[in-house]
Amino acid sequence: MPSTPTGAAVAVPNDLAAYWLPFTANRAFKKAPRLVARAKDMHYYTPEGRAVLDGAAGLWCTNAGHNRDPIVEAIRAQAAELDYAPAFQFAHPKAFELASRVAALAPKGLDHVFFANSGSEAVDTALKIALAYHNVRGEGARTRLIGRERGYHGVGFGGIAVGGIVNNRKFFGSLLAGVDHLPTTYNREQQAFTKGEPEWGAHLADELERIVALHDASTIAAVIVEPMAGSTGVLPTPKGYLQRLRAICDKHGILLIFDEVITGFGRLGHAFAAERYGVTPDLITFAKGITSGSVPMGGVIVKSQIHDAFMRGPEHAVELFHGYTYSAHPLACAAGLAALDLYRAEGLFERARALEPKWADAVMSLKGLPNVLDIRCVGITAGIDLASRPDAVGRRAYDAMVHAFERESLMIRVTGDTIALTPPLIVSEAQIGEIVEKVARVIKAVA
Ligand code: PXG
Repeated sequence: MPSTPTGAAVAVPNDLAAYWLPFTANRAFKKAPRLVARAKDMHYYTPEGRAVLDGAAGLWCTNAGHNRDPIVEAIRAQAAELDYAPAFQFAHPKAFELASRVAALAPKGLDHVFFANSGSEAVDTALKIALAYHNVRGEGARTRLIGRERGYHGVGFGGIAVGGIVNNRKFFGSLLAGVDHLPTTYNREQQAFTKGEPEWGAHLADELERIVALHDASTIAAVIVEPMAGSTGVLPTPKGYLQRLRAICDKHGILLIFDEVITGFGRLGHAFAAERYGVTPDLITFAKGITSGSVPMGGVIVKSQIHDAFMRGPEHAVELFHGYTYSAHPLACAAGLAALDLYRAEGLFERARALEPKWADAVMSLKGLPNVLDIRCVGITAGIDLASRPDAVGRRAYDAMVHAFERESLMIRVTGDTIALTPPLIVSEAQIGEIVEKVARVIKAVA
């Protein structure tokens, strides 16, 4: 860092030092930064103006594509009209409108929406609602939360406690007490190169019975799972698994939470994966696609019977001691309404459903390339496992991401040695071909 004549350090504009990037190899990044400066539809543009095809919908969020005019206009208009309204004890009209629209998209019976600002906040909100629900009903002993190995539920303390990704947990102390985990549903021997939901693995839901037998149902508040585990590298749940989990939860009075932060808003060809699987959870968490990634927002959709359990006691008294300064922020609500309008006007959820078989065929064509150990896909997502370089777990996929961006002008997401593909739902068939061709060259380049 340069210094003034008096010796005091000054930050220069565009100095890379101050910004500590999240979930990033900071030192490597700052030696060779990957910057994007603008975006439109299916592309990012670097500061130099190079177009980069977005194979990841940002971070699984820009489902309607980038900088879509109606969303941009809605944000602009909202900023000019109402910048902020207090979230506690006051509200603004668009908060009600968006809650109603989201509830209308959710399975029957999930009629109330609590807003947060991210997936992590949505998850912690859902876990707290589950605990408090049992508490207000006089079942305060139900405090245990059950997650799943390889699950990702954001980075709050609740989310990492129920999450099952080792590196996200092991540095951060004792987390929440009283958490247990279902086994992952992934088994390469049984499932490799399956399109969609694997046939094998529904029986793994029965592990919940084992956990119930160990702790007793009277101590368990909720089970939280992703209908498709995204962050860990796209693990679709086996056929029948979620139905079985639902039945066991019902039997024991345990709430079932679907974390739909990735699977919501069209990613699996429906408004929510709950619809795809015909399974109604008690709570759904959402974020990302609600605003097509344009303004931070998350939330929880809640069954009426859970919501109603809180609506008692003196009417002037707060019913749930939880919320955020920016719950239902006006800009997020405006962006959310515009995004939902766009999804409907362009039929993007149905479009994703219709494209799924072509997408699956295209990504499966990568089978047989060097180091490709497995490919999984469901909806408009794909996970491609690459063999790790000896003694350097994560290096091959990291090299693939860098090569894709620098040499193929393609943005992909990687986790461990897995490539994840999740383009915006406006992706054309030609662009699917382009993504797959580029990924094929990348895989060969890092062989
Ligand atoms: N739940 C699920 C299922 C998620 O996928 C979160 C919660 C947390 O959301 P926030 O908004 O707090 O980040 C997520 C987020 C990736 C990747 O490439 C995945 C997420 C975020 C960033 C990258 O795997 N998922």
